[in-house]
Amino acid sequence: MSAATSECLFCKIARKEIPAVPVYEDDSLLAFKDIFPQAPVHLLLIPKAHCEGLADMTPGIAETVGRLPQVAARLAQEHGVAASGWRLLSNNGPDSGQSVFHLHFHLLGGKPLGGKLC
Ligand code: DGP
Repeated sequence: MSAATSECLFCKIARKEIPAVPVYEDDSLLAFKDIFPQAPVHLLLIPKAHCEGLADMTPGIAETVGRLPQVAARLAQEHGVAASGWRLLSNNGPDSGQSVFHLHFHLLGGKPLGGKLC
């Protein structure tokens, strides 16, 4: 395991070394509740394999991320925000406000989201 992977917060969540509230899991993708929710529904969707951001995806991670919007849509349905609307976003790099450097997507909904959230 590389140093980046062994120390990465979301890798540790994916390996179940740090607790989280999972809402979806398959072989390569995990979704769990954000610990600091910015909306009534605030989930994080991650590829289990480590990469820092969208610019660093391997072909395998890109394949996983290709399935991610469908999983997000299913989670939006399951969490009751499919009709009212929801947002899927990924912060990449310092100016975006990215604070955890393992690629992740925020799924937000349950209130009018307005401008920037997360
Ligand atoms: P970003 O700022 O885009 O890198 O988003 C990182 C998100 O990760 C932020 O909304 C808070 C969330 N987060 C940070 N630490 C933890 C944690 O230990 N558990 C969970 N579930 N979420 C976390």
